[in-house]
Amino acid sequence: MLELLKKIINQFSIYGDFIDAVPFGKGHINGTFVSLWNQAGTPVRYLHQRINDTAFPHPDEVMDNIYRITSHILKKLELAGVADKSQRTPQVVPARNGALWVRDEKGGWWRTYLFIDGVKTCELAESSKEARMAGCAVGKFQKLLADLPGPRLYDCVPHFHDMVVRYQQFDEALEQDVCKRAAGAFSEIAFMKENRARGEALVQKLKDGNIPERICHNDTKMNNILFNEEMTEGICVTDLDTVMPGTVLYDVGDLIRTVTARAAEDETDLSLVEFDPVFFAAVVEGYLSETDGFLIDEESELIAEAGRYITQIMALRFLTDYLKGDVYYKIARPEHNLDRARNQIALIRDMDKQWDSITVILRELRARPY
Ligand code: GN1
Ligand code: MG
Repeated sequence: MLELLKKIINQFSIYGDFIDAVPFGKGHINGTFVSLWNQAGTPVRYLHQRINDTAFPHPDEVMDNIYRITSHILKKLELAGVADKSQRTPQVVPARNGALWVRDEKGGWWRTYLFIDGVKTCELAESSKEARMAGCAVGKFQKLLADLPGPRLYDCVPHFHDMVVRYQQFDEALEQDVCKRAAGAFSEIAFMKENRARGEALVQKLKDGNIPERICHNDTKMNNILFNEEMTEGICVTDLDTVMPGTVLYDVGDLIRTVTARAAEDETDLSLVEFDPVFFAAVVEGYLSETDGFLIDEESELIAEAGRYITQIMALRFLTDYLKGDVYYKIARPEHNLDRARNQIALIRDMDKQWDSITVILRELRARPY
């Protein structure tokens, strides 16, 4: 593996002496490695990823999107005189031939980024201060991209957060039941069916055009945010494959899903899976403090609903993948996807239980000046 990796890495515009490369990170989709180089006596690291071309059928379009948005962010940070701008966005390192990717012998697609040092990721928010920082980081990211010039970004995964389409995929997986797993997931399947109308209603509002299309990240879970080591600030948002046109509600929804949860997404002790209203208030307050200038009422009034929506779509996707035989998400154990679906369902149930107070908190936060 190392030999293959070295061969690929050597095709990127990196100078110095290669020392080593090791696997990195916890993503469910791409394979990630970090390499270490000796650049004239200075140790320097780079991040390399094999793009999952099942999840992203057009990696060239993904890279085109990423290059455009990161260049735009860099330019804005430079204009604003931000001294540490190279830490505040991923930056693509092109191949020696100028392309944004390298193809391997098997047709796989690889990319390289500068390795961002002095940052850390968190699986869960530990305090409302951290929750607020996460909200600010995503709000800032959206604000930086609100004026991206040029043509519309590629829809690199069409219908990514479209509940109607996700239910169609679920129906198909259930009907085929290729692994004969449906019987063992009876109550989860029942839950998804019972809640279909609710999930589809929100996406219909979006399709009706009441909500503006904006550039959003679409995968703003807590561990895709990079914080400084002192944990006083969210430095940037990473994992940019899914940045494409959509609604800001998807991003704030995924933030709520992952920041308010007091347990990991695959925790099997469901008594630990709880929605934290204090973290909810903090993450939304942080988010609104950055986005208040451009967000419209039709968007902000759906923020809480978006949290429930994205949690539902994750439960549905995990369950669908379980029924299909774990063809999409990386798993570490046979029932991993079922565990994830159960966990997300538990979180939705807790949100439902606390819905009245969630509504009050959101109303109060929207009425505040920022
Ligand atoms: C995947 O790539 P990663 O692990 O950040 C998935 C997201 C899900 C997430 C659930 C392209 O994100 O949609 O929210 O897992 N990304 C893709 O943890 O499907
Ligand atoms: Mg991702």
